[in-house]
Amino acid sequence: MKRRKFIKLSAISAAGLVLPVQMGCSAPFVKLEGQTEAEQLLKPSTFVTPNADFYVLQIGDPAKLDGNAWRMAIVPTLIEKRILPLQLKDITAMESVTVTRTLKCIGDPIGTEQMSNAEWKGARLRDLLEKVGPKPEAKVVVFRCADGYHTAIPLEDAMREDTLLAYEMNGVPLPTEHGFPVRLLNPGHYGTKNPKWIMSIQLAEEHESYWEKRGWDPIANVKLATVIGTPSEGENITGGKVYTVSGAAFDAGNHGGIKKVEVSIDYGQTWEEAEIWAQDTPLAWVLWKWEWQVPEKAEPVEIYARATANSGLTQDEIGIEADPVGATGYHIIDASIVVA
Ligand SMILES: Nc1nc2c(c(=O)[nH]1)N[C@H]1C(S)=C(S)[C@@H](COP(=O)(O)O)O[C@H]1N2
Ligand SMILES: [Mo]
Repeated sequence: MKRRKFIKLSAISAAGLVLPVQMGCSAPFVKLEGQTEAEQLLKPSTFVTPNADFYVLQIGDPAKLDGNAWRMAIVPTLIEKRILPLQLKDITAMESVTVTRTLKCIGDPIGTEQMSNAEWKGARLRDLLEKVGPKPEAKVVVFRCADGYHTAIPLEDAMREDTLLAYEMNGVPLPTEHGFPVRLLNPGHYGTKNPKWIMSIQLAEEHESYWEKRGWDPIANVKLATVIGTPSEGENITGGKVYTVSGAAFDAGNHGGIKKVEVSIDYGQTWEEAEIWAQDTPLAWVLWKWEWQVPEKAEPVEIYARATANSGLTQDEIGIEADPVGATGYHIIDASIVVA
């Protein structure tokens, strides 16, 4: 029943995605207003990830754009009505919505850090598409970005009321690394389908996107997943005391949201239900914790965590690697109980 080798191997195979800037795993915990001392010891320790700690990932360097000079073109193909390129103020003048959304990378091996949660403000993509009127032949919406990245999403996903052109993140204009001035937030889908630094939008019959050309899943639906934040890999846990195991779980709403999270410290023979201490809609992660009365016996220990979604789906121990559709399987932490 020991951890299966391939779960560790998946960390290597997912290197297909370039990781120029890693989220600071060692970033200091940020004390937020109203947060208790005990919550500061959890990981994630805050429901909303501060912008400075939000993971950053793209194919090259972040594009540095001038918000005044920036224009976003609506390419005049398969639309009924042409419109002039949009300025940032045209988008911020549209009806806005503010939502909490989690982003997760498709190349994220189980249990790594490429998942974060923020409060975003933006306009509905649908409102813009309705202005130009997609022709019946249009099947996908293509986004081309200032860094050369490009990706497409099905028109029906683009017309969802929660698909947003976001321009604010946690109350400030999008930071450069996160797509200033405008990025897409595409619910239910991995980061690949949330393009940053959008320069043009085009309706098309089909499109092969940047990562699809390199073998990654064109659909990119987020899979049910749980990550353990505490303890960390290799941590020494003091025997005879209470230790709080904590982490996050997410399904992006694809299975109805998270119903429960369970932890096992006996290789999955028995499971204890964790407490969900922070949540919003299924489009945001849930944060969970479980108080473990650690036995007073020095020995190695493996901590497993799994989630069950409202659809009834429970994560499997036997997972799949991240490449090409996003990883599944339990997150397992190897730690040691130490006795003074
Ligand atoms: N323009 C552009 N947008 C992009 C990418 C990129 O390389 N270029 N990478 C995507 C991927 S793979 C991920 S996981 C998310 C990460 O978003 P973040 O850096 O805001 O966390 O951006 C997506 N949007
Ligand atoms: Mo990603």
